[in-house]
Amino acid sequence: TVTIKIDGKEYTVESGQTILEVCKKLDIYVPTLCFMEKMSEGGHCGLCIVDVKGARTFQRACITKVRDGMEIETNTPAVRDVRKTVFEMILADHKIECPVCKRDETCEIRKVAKHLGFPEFEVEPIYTDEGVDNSIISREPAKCIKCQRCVNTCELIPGIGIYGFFGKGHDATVEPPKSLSMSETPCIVCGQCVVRCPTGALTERDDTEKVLEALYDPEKLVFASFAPSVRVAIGEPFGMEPGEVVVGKLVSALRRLGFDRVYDVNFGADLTIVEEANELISRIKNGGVLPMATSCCPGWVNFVEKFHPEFIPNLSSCKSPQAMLGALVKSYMKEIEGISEEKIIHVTIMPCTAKKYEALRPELSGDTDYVLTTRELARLLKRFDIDLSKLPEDEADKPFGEYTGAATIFGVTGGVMEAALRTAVDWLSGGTFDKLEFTAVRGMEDLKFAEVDVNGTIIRVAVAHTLSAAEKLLHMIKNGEVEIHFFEVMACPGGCVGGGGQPIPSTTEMIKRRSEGLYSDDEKRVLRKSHENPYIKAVYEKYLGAIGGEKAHHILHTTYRV
Ligand code: HC1
Ligand code: SF4
Repeated sequence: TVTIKIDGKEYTVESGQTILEVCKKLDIYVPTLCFMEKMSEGGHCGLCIVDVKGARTFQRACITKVRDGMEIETNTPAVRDVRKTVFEMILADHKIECPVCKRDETCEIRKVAKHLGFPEFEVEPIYTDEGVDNSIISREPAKCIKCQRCVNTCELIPGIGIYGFFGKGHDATVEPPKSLSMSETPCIVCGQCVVRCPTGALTERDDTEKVLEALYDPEKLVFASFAPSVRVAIGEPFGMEPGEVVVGKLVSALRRLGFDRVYDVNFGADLTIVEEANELISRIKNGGVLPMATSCCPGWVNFVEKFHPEFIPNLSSCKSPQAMLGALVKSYMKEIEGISEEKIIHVTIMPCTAKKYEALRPELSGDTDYVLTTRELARLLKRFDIDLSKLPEDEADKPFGEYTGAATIFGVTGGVMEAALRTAVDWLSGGTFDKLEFTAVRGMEDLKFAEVDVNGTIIRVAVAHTLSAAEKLLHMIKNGEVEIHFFEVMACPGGCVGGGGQPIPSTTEMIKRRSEGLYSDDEKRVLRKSHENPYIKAVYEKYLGAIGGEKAHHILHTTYRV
């Protein structure tokens, strides 16, 4: 340890840390727009300068390590003056349209502006739409402050490296090479860069206007369905705690917006499990391609198609819960309720930017009409002054609004695997092996392995979150270092709870609390195995026929592209 003084107060802290890390732990505010914990040491924005006694110039807190006896001042008038000059230079290059910017109060520039006293600035605001890219991951170059967080994020989380730093000084840009639009790059649309961008330079394509248009169209019936991990995050923009399970209020909010029916993607998750567990058992028994891989995360599916097509035969043919629910709702309405497919607009609320891409896949055409991220729904509610936290509780519509505990944990890494095991093990053992909680596949380690002995039949599984972890796993499978039957991959850290469409900020701590929220939702459910959902049973009996049968295959399964 070392003993240091910050703003006149003495602290004993671990050695080897930077001043910025120490200040963060002590809750002493030092502004920065480029540092990212464990992912980027920073060094780009220049805002974190502090006064270190004895040093000839002000030091950047992000790259200066603490030393024994160091005396640091974080907020003197001289420090603030230099920060103001640095900040003025950042602002002079930044398109300012705060009242209509999607980042709203979560913009980190606004936080720094408040800290420094924004009204004192004299900046010539720039206003340009030059270079705007309306891909699903949208870019607005005039809002980019070249902090390079997206560069680090894309290299470390999906491990792809779409972004580069080009040019010098004032003319420098951070963008995909050759000024390609995002949709022309091999981006897998996970949106992790969006949740880390400090400004509104990277956002999701906004589909709220299209949804509003549908809601006001008297010819249409507009349905909404929300994903597992939306329920533990949508409360945050309304002052609720991360991890608080918000279902009843969310249903009310969607009804207030004018949705005609409100369903739950969790029903789709239960449906996915019965089809996927059935597929796994059939692949094991009939010598099908193993290991089978989950296919519900479109970031992962994109990654396989673009970078590892040799693993396409391993992907489960099951559509994702979003697509299964979408396809089932429309065909069920047509055949059972006599409502034509053209009349229905199905909107899903997802923690995910890649789901917007999934909805556009020709193989899944018509299943989902529009996808709104958790953030977009929060913005939409705020536009109508609907305070989610104050709404009464309501219930989702039947039959597609009912779910088991297995479905709700889909939203956290390891959850799809645990849900699948609950059903597969039950079926394989003829109901004699009543295991419910598979804790070996839980937790935030990026790569987990487990095996289950079902009365002598050993099932070996693996779980990866982030595509850089998936890349390691694929390598191990190819080299014969592991022999497994089944593996789950989710592209985002922690799974969908840490998705690219979730509220900002989305810190490791918040992801952990959202995960705990999903496990507590699971524990509270009376039914915790997907195949025990009475509405799933009824839908098969009344409409789909056999699990894995012809009709189920036609509606609920898909194909992939090389
Ligand atoms: Fe997910 Fe899924 S868990 S992929 O992250 O399989 O988006 O939450 O809805 O489809 O159910 C996302 C979450 C989500 C699907 C399910
Ligand atoms: Fe989307 Fe979830 Fe996959 Fe992230 S982990 S890309 S949020 S489906």
